[in-house]
Amino acid sequence: MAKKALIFGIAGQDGSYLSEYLLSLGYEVYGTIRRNSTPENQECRIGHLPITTMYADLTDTHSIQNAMRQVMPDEIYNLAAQSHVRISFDIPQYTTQVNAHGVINLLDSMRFICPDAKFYQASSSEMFGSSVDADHYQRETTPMHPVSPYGSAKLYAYNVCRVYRKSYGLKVYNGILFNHESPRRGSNFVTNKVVKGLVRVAKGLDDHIELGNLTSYRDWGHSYDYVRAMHLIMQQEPCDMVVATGETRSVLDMVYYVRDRLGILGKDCIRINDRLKRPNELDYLCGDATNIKALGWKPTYTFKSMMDEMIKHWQKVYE
Ligand code: NAP
Ligand code: F7E
Repeated sequence: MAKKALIFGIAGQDGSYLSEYLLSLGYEVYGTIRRNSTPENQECRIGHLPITTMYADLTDTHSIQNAMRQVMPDEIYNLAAQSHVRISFDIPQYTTQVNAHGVINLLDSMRFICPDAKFYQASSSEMFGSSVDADHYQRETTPMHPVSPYGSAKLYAYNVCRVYRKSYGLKVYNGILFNHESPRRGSNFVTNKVVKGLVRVAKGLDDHIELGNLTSYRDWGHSYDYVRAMHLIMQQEPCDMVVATGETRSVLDMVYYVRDRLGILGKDCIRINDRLKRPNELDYLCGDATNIKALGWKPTYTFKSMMDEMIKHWQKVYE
């Protein structure tokens, strides 16, 4: 019999790639959407897929329980979150309600409705915050000192997942994923903002883009590769595992790569807007993915092939 997966946050970037991947493995795929999901994104990301969607919100326990009862899943993936770090400084309480308390709502619902299911929590490298090991990597054992409301809420959820695993024997997994992007990335995250914005500049539709802090470093992978890692993690014994490429670059280097690919060298197309800077910045991320690589996972995209795919996508949109 086909396995059943229930994805909270199915209409997001990762939800769409994970749905496609699980369908390709023969799963029945179910997922939750929200009344106020932007129709544009819902359709472009998951509208083409043979999946079943239902309305639920992590702040509404009854809706979570209805979804679980309706599906009785083998695997639950919690990808739902207020996922924007800078915005978490503007709406810290809401971010905490969804990203932290929402996970308790999920775990407690699962405990009583489908305690034998496996549960994946979308944990984040943002939990490391200002902390890095002496060899300049973050790994499963690196202490976590978040620097944003988003990172703090994700760390709460990460810890509560471990508590429920130990206390109640639930099969709970934390994937600690570093930044991952794609053409389906929300266009207020920096990679897609830069690609979309500079493609518009190259086409003569705008003359510049505005950015915040360009000096931070990020370890950027592709969402397609990272959802394959999520599924692989769920086939192990309950654990916490880092997923990363092990390569890091500055935001400025990423901007230069896109600008050079588009051949708009020399134009004054990047302006700094201090309003786009964060009250507190996470300066450096670079993940050590030794453990997931030992399970056979490896990325199919490089930084360049990923950025090139995003560039192609936006060029097509504006052709
Ligand atoms: P995304 O595109 O922003 O997707 C998040 C999804 O969560 C959206 O479908 C959103 O629904 C849904 N959502 C938001 N608030 C909700 C609520 N209160 N109740 C139910 N659903 C809600 O994010 P993503 O890039 O796919 O990331 C997936 C998960 O991984 C998130 O938890 C994120 O925090 C985490 N993560 C992401 C990265 C990364 O680099 N992408 C790295 C580490 C961890 P709407 O469509 O209605 O807004
Ligand atoms: O910022 C800088 C910004 O918003 C990356 C989420 O998926 O990954 C993501 O969080 C860097 C930061 O991603 C702009 O200050 C400069 O240093 O693309 P981002 P993020 O904050 O790293 C983690 C792992 C997650 O878990 C999150 O869900 O780029 N930056 N100028 C800018 N960033 C944005 N968004 N917009 C700018 O104009």
